[in-house]
Amino acid sequence: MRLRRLIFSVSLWICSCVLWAQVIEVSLKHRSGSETFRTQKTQIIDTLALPFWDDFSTSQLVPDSTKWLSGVHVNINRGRGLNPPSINVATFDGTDQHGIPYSDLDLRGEADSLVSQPINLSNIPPGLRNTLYFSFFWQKKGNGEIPENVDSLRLQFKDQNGVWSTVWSAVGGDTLYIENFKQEIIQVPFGPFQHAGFQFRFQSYGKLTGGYDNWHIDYVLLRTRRDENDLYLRDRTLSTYPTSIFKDFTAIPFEHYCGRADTFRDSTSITGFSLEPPGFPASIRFAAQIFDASSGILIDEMNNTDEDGLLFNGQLFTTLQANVIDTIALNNAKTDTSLVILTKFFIRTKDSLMFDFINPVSGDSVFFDDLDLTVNDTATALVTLDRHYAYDDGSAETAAGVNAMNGQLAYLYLLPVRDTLTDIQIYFPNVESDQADQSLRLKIWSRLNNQENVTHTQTIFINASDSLDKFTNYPLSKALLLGDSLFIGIQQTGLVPVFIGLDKNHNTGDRIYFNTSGSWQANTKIQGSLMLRPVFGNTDDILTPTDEPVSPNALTLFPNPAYEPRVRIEGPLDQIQRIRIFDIAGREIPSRFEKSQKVIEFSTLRNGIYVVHMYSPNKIHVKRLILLDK
Ligand SMILES: [Ca+2]
Ligand SMILES: [Ca+2]
Ligand SMILES: [Ca+2]
Repeated sequence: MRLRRLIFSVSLWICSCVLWAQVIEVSLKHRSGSETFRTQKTQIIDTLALPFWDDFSTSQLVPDSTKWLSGVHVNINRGRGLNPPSINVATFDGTDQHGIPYSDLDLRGEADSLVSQPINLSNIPPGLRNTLYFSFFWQKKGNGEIPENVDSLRLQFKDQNGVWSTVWSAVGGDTLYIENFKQEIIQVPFGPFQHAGFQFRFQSYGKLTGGYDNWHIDYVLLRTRRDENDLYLRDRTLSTYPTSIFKDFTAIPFEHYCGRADTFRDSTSITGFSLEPPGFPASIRFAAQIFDASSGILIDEMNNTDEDGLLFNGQLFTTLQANVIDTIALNNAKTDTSLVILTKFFIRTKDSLMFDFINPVSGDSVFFDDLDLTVNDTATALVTLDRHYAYDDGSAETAAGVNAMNGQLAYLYLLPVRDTLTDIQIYFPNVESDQADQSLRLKIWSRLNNQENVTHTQTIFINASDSLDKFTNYPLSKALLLGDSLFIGIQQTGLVPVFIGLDKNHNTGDRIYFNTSGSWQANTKIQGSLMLRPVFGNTDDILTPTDEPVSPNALTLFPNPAYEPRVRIEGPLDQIQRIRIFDIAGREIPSRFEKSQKVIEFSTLRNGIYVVHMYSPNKIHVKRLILLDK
């Protein structure tokens, strides 16, 4: 059956490339990996009591099993919804909790579901029985694939006889609520549904062969003392995650960043939302901070005032823009060769535990300990200083490829320094056509023009993707010394497109180029960042004109980082005839090599990155040396 589908798909691509050979975007097949089970909370559940509330802001990958039945199939994620009422949404598609499509046949039918734990509705006081309402926010498509008019999302309530009744549904086929969430509120009437084992479930119907026909659910609330107009809550939230503190990058090679914090730094921002009624303003304070993620040490506090100032208005989104990060603080945070920085925003609101007004006259209230409306007031993101560049946020929402014979895809990175490219990392997701074991050409260009002037090419194979968002590292058969600009990419062999993960949350589509007919064109169609990353500067780089293997007896410099321009070489020095030192701009620095003492001295007082070339008869051993202030 897979063969038949592939042939069908290929013929589709043949047709389409005649019409419009270009870069194309497809849905993912694989949504959540086996690791979902490790992160799933396990708890023995009694019947839940009212109120029921979940905005998914504290869940990862799978729903909280204290509230939802385990084995439910939706995926909790941070990137697939657009403008949710709070961070994270539950996404419905055509794959189960293992990421396996429900069917290999091209069928439509019952796809993902999200089923609540039983909730005890048998003891609602008579005076409140008509005030029990269920509300939620929903969206179709978002950063995913749009449902067709035969697809639907249904909300069902379970009655006392165990029968599920559909109480609400939405169908695909139009563009309503594909970018914004819509809130619904539905009465849970006394009688069939107010029993001790009440449950509700969302069920999607759509294509069963992959990550198609996306619906997103957020902010589910079931409680009494409501009516059909009770759409608001005293809750202020964060709706997105912080943008990168390094402009377009979520990762920069440590040594490209050193001394260039000004080149890369940017102010970070986040979007907040208020669930208060329209026009209802609330003054909030917020803090934006960055931390060394491994030590937890605060690097810089961009914002943290005690003064109220910024207004959140009910039912509106507000951007919180942090002050620019302090360069000195960033520089002081440098360790030796890598650093992971955590960006954290939190809003200081008057949010509290959820509560019920028991007596509107006296103002008496009862607070619910388990329902803390401040859980959605904090959001964090990581950026990495190590050996690679990344534009993507590490999670693919869709995938991109080229629909033409031998089509090529290239991705631009601008380099602030000359450096040695050693590896390429690519995330090949599972898509409807099985990509595993397919061969393709990995290509590197320093310039894209219409002559074939490839800097490097090698054949690679796609590994079967066994978990979500997992990159494969492809070492280059030869390290390449490159300057100013770099295009990395792929060329498929034949007609079948090769798809690379596409992060839809951060758009660097203007750096994607494609070649379907012998000439390069800039992408204008697809928005997102390819999950295609260059890796630089292995500590054992060897620049040779041939493909000689890296020497097992590698030479090292000690100490490195150094605090004075004098270091020792450790390792087999016999073959070393000469040593030269360059600064990062490529200028040679006067130096002296005392071979008998294994010591290099050089004349500079400037701290930064230096490149040490050690010449043996048929090789140049290249080492990076970091010089820091004492
Ligand atoms: Ca949420
Ligand atoms: Ca809140
Ligand atoms: Ca993403």
